[in-house]
Amino acid sequence: MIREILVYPNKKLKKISKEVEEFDESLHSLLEDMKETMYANEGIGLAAIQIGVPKRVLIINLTDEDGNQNPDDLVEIINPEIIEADGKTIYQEGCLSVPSIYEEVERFEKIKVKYQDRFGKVVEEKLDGLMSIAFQHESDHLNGKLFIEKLSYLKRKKFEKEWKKKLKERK
Ligand code: Y12
Ligand code: CO
Repeated sequence: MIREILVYPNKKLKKISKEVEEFDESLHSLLEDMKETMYANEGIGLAAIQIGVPKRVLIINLTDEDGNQNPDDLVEIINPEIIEADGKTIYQEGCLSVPSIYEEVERFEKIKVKYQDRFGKVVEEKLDGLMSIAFQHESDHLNGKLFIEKLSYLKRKKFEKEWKKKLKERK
């Protein structure tokens, strides 16, 4: 089922999501809804809280070099942790909860992560490039943080002004 995506400044987006303890049918059904919702909105990453579910669940499906998104490449990530981080990188990020805003954000370049799959199996791997950025962006959602909170004071002010204008135009 396609669910509604919460949009900034919805307060639920600030919630700290809870660890998943049961890897059951209801988790699998949540993952299916998240996939449908992400594809329907042309996203490459989505955290459960973006559809109002405060669980530590996220999905990432990057596009290939030709810009095609292959569902076989989708990664389901439960209870993510960053256990090592190295270097810095800057990328122009976007978010389905802050549509049509793209801003440069600094992240760790390389990370070592630990998470669980839909069956509770523990996975440990090293990530770099866009996958590393997406993992950090989506993990932040689980701690109630949006990428716009990483902007400098002045850039954040500019964003708030732009956003107010956009909200007015939409009404
Ligand atoms: C690098 C940086 C950030 C991420 C997080 C995942 N971000 C997204 O999936 C963003 C999707 C997005 C899609 C949009 O297109 C449509 O909604 C049709 C979009 O454009 C508008 O809203 C107009 C904005 C963001 C992963 C990797
Ligand atoms: Co986001």
